[in-house]
Amino acid sequence: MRLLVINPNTTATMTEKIGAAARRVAAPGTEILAVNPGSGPASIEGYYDEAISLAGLLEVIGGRSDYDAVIIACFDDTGLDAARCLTDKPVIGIGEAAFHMAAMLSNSFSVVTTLGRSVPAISHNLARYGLATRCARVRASEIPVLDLEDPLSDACARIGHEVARAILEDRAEAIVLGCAGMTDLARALSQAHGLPVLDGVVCAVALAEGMVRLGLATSRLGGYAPPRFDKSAPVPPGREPAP
Ligand code: 5HY
Repeated sequence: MRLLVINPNTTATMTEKIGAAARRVAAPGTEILAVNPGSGPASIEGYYDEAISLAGLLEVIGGRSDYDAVIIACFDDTGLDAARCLTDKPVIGIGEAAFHMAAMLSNSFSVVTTLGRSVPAISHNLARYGLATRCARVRASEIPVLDLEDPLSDACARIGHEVARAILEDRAEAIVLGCAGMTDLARALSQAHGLPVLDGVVCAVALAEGMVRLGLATSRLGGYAPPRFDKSAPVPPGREPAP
């Protein structure tokens, strides 16, 4: 099977890091295609960045069909619903994947994300997914996304500090890392703090493989029905105008 893993920002080093993490856990025979759009924000921090990254993300998904499932590797599950309209292949957001797994491994978990401006979108997603009551708190480490690409930054130590506070103050039984750029920190943080620390990238790979193996596809009824292109608009390549 082939999994299309899309980093919706345009930072190639982060795309490579995400691809490497996905390949580390992918089953034999699973091919990981890690890509990012050619245009858009270098990092996604909050509503505005999320909005301006959408066109590039949907273009990547709509412009090809050589995949068995799609993983959106941005923690606020950028464009997840719109993407599910463009393909019947399973589309998984790393936020949603990590939340559901954390809820199966703990009574209560906390999220540690980047900047404060990223917190509301994550909280809204938790509510939308019906998991707000299982999340004690969404914490901001106040580390900009691109600092996670700097090996000299003290990001890991500062995130570790926030994890320790979540255990103490939130009584968190598990931690969800709130950025794809933190994918390489999960194992060390889990060992250092003695609790499950979930990285959405690898959680999404495991879920995507399971769905493909079960032959599952996104429903084409209702909200995820294929888009009805207005008759005057050019129909994208490989797409038939909806009836
Ligand atoms: C992410 N931004 O996973 C989110 C994290 C955030 O560029 N990749 C990004 O801060 O919302």
